[in-house]
Amino acid sequence: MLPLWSAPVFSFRCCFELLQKNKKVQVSRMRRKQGRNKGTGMKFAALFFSVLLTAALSGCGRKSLTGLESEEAAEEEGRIAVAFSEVGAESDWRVANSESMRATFTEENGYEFYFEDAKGKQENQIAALRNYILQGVDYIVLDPVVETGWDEVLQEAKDAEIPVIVVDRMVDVEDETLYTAWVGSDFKKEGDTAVEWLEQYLEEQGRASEKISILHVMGTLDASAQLGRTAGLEDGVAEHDNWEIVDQVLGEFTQAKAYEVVSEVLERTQDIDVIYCENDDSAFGAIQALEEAGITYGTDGDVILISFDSTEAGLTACMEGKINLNVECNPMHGPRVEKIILQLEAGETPEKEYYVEETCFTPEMLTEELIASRGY
Ligand code: GYE
Repeated sequence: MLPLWSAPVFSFRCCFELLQKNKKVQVSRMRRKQGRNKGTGMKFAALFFSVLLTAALSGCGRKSLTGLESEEAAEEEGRIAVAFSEVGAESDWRVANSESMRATFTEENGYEFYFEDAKGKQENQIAALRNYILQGVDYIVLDPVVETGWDEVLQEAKDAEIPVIVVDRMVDVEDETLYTAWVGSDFKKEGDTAVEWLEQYLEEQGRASEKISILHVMGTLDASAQLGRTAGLEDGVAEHDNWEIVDQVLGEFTQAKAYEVVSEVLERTQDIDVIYCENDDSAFGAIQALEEAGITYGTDGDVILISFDSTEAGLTACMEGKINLNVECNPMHGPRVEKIILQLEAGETPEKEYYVEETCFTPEMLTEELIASRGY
């Protein structure tokens, strides 16, 4: 029997060996990818190493190998393994985003799709990525909850030669080669759009030189969508002497949190002309708080409401005049990510950054048909 002190040494060795073996699996996978359908020899090699890997994992006390086994099956059938780390399920936008990915990366379309909901926590995303690296998937797709803190795990993916496609929010890394491509929205531009609209709207209302008090409901701090939309507003306020941000509160992109923080503000002050909500769900939270406080809002009310995302519910509220402006942010990223993967599969180099074209909506532009045609 091994002495007790040897346990950590043993498990370290075991994991080290596992990593070495896993590397071999990946190498054999890659060779096979380069020469798909080039005979069965490589398949046997991959299978052989996968058996070794399975044994090593059992030795390390791993509970489930379902992912690995199904991935082997996928490989046998020539499917591409795509592993997605999603931020969470905090908003309607997010749900539509996850759905778009699921609907794209189906078995019928030739994919083996792995999905992890990080529940808004970066550490969960890092753990998911490490797991995907161990599994030796073909592509990792990351929607990062925040921008910073990714260098180490992305380096690990790069060392394992697994391309990482970043989607929606961005990563802020020292070395840009740590990810292959990014696709998403121009969040600063979205903020600028809102500011331009507000400027014009106040002008039309004859309020261009009036003092304007703005309550700013921010999304998740350090998320690209928060950083860009906040920068747009702050730049706009800096350019208008008569605009003032009376409070900046954290709505976390959720209705519940926004309701809580806006309610607190309204207890302190009701001298608010504009509420700038960084997504539709937080606009709904603000609406709930305003209604409870008996304050009118929207096209016929006292408070101008600005929102982002343009989800079905958000646009419906806009069409009804509850939200004055809704800036579009398109969550249907599945086909865009697939395009990048297909380019890589074809040996092409995708664009490093791809910005989605977007617009904005005011009540008079909207009809039920238009909203229904958008699909989210
Ligand atoms: O605006 C919000 C979601 O990153 C663009 O995240 C996304 C944002 C979106 O929770 O609703």
